[in-house]
Amino acid sequence: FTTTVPGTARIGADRELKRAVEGYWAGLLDATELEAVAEQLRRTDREQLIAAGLDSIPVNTFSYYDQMLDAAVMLGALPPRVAGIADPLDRYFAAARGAEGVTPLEMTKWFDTNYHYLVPEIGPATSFALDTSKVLAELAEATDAGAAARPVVIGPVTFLGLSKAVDGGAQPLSRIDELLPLYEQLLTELATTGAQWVQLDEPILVTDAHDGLPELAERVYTRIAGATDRPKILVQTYFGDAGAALAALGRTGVEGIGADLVEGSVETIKAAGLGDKLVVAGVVDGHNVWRTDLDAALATLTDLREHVGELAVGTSCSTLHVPYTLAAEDDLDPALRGWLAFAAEKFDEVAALAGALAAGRESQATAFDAARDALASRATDPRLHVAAVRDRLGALTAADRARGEATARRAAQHEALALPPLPTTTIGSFPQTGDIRKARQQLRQGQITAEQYREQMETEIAEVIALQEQIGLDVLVHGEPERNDMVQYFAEQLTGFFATANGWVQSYGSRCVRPPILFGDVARPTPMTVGWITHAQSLTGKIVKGMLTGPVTILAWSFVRDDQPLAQTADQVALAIRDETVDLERAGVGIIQVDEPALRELLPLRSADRQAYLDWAVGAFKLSTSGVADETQIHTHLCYSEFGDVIGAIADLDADVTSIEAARSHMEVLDDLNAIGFSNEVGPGVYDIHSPRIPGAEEMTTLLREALAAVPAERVWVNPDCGLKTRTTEQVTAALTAMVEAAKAARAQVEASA
Ligand code: THG
Ligand code: ZN
Repeated sequence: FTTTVPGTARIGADRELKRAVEGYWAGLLDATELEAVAEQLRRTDREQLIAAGLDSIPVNTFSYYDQMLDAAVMLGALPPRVAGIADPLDRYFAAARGAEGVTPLEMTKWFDTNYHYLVPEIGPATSFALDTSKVLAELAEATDAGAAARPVVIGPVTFLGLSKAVDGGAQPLSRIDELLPLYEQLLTELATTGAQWVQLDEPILVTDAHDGLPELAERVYTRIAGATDRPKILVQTYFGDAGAALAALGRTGVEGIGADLVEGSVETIKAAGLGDKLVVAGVVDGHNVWRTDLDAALATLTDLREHVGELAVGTSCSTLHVPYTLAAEDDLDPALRGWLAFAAEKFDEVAALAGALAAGRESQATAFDAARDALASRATDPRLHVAAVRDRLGALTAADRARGEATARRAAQHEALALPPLPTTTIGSFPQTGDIRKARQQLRQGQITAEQYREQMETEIAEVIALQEQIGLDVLVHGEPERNDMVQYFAEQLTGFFATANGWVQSYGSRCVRPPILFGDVARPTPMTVGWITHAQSLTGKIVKGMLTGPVTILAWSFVRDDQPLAQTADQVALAIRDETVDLERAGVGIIQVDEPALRELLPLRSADRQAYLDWAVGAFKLSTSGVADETQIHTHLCYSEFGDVIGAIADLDADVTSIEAARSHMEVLDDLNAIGFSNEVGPGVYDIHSPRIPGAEEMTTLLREALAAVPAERVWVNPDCGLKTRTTEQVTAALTAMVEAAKAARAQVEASA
């Protein structure tokens, strides 16, 4: 074949699958109705790829929840605790999101994307067994419809490499030989059902998450390729340069290798000895929204053609990570529209490149000329190079990223804030009620005025302030009712960003986000949060903290410009946030929190690249928080676990107070922080907000005692693990009341022993 993509999105251009799945969970749809929606989505997807001119169509990329969970089902690796659930679909959803008495699988980041997968658990009780029903059904469905279908499954190295050992079991990869007969059997069944090709996804090969991955891949694929009665095998890598693994795969009997040419290098492929392989060259970016430089991509392909057996054109990864189509964006600035390509437009780019490769650029002149004009327009647009922003960046010195000495700051803050020991607070958001969402929708549709909207949000704020006073919290928040999303809210007010109307991307399961597009130089024309915070402060005698999102998280949860180093973009965003902190301070706000929950997310997949990232990420955070006086207390908040890789950077942020997810891991992170000499204040989460379960005061007292064993009381804050926006007011009231009770008991003990 000559044109394909490694996979596509499945939530639906209008989020049809989200609604159907959530309807099924709520009992509004039965399994047959749900399956009908799924079948329609698969048909639309297939027909779109065929219409675009792609000649190999990925199937089994559909999923009701997650592709790693699908692979766990296929390999018989669901956890034993769901085995008692008789219905396969309900068992599947129980593994994904829990059920009565069943905790769900853990969820974690899919490489460096904003997608989250379910982590399969491999333990002594796991006994692998093949279940090909889903992949064979989706293959047959597409083949019957006349499509040149190519089934896609996660490969064994990636499956086990991303799984976690449980119940004292061995490292999952040590069990890879048990999986190989299952994959051989799978290939035979696929061949029998008519597959000409199969795609085995091995993105883990672009990482160094385990030692010896290239050697392991060579051994595994030599064995699998030795199977008789099988389709041709395409081993698909993505999210980076597969390095030595490409040459290793080249020595095996697989027929095809897919490589990321956006993040990876063409030289790696040329040097890999792939003269007898089909190489699927991922020259169209599947992970970002920019239009491809078709001339440059064609040059790369033409060069590469001389070094490989056959060449096919594709996207660098599945288009799961970008929105469906620009056609759904009515209000897009025309210039910007020309610079972009969402999934549908990327399919056309793939086809145009393959057409040009076969019959010359002239045969695709319309597409190539349009791409060239768009790129020229982008390169010269004044919004991409704003002198005032550039001058300000150019004038920065080390002093702009440094505050006063930490102990001096602490003394000044303790005097200014006069808080009790073990102060209690929350992370920032309070429940986003139906009323709040409705008001936002009414504002968008012009049914209420901006003034009416503001009044309603102020009422919400007043209620949240009253609730916190009643509960007895020490440092209050305004609750963030005005924010749809902690990144989108800021993006809508900064120059250089564009917010899409319908650019939904799956984040996990049925949940989606609409990442803003950071296309130009960033600046903050007017204050973004000062009005809300000062209003909240006017309602109470307690301290209300200001709430901002940090530069790294704003970058991580946006589509970012690809025409300059990320570090430079991060500094622009940092200056905008810094302006806000300075205005908040001027308005009398004594505590300002700058959240960086995504600090870990942008960490490069190869360890050699990590320090450089951490340096600029920390530098950007410090730039955003160093414009205020010593008396002003800077908080930050981190979550989404796995702090080990970034623990040193957490200390380097030099926030006065760091609130951090800790309840589920029993305060382990405090030992990690101690080990690196962290000496600022810390608020380890004393309860997990991700579950609807309401913990009692005793449970939190136990966690607090563990925290106080690790960190002296004068440096400890008491707070939940994360923001409260996904919980109900009843849950929040009960849990925070218990938290304040636990804090008071601990405080009495601390004061008695002082
Ligand atoms: N914002 C953004 N990205 C994120 C998070 C976020 N990435 C990581 C993490 N948080 C992902 N978590 C979620 C949690 C909830 C939802 C999405 C991602 C969610 N989305 C609504 C839905 O799908 O129904 C849509 C929200 C909306 O209407 O805007 O609930 O917090 N950027
Ligand atoms: Zn959080």
